[in-house]
Amino acid sequence: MNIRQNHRNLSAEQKEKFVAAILRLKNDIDSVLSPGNQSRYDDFVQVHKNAMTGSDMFMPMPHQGPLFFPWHRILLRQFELALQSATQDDSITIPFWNWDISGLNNPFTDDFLGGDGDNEQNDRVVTGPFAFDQSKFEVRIWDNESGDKGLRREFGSDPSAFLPNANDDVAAALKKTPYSPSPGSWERTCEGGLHNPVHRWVGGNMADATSPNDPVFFLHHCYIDLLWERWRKQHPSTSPYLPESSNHGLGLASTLVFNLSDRPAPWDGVWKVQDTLDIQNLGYTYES
Ligand SMILES: [Cu+2]
Repeated sequence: MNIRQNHRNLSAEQKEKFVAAILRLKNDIDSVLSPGNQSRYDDFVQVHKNAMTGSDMFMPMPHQGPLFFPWHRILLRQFELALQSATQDDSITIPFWNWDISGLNNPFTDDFLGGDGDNEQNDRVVTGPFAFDQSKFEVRIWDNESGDKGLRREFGSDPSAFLPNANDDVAAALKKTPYSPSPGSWERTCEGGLHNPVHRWVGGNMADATSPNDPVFFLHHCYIDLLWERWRKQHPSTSPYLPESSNHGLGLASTLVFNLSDRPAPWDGVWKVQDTLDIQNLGYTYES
């Protein structure tokens, strides 16, 4: 059983291993979707882009609706398994970031994810292992045909962006029921009111459909995944997912989609929405 931790509780060695696994996936493991043209890391960027935009866009949409949590849960678990197989180290797990940047909560440090972009260099990240001049983290997939090969961030420059506060924003969202689909539901509140502003706050690549270009995407979504789990436990008599049935690919028995039917699948395995409700069945849990 893999245990996911708050990144602030990782040892220096665990942080180093996580970063090294990302760099391996980025540089040494070939793509399944487009071998020779991109890396295995880039496949995860591609799948997320195809879920939102572009000529390979598939349906149903896993954003702005109930599939948001189950779909990203599988994407993250597949990324975690890819990190493990790239390094032959099945102790590596995705840590989470609780959107706090004070003290040890800050993941944007030189020994971990690197810092903000430099606005004199097109907002390229210039510190840490993913900095452009380290030449170890080339961006290869953009929302449009081409873009900057450097990882980009623009902390807080979008005036509509913010980092949700654990005591107020997160606690208030966790009280919301039902799961979906009304404007005040859990899914709508979490995705629109907590998740989106963080993407925009980090800015740069994180503000795009190709947001997994920034490794912080996975720490951000890991926290979202943990919150879904917390919400479920906090509301034991509420349905953990809605709609229970639907003919639009949204119900509990619907199969999650990660590619157009005539394009290669990014990974082996098939999951229905209902298969994602038990994280231990998927092979992981969260530190208590
Ligand atoms: Cu997403």
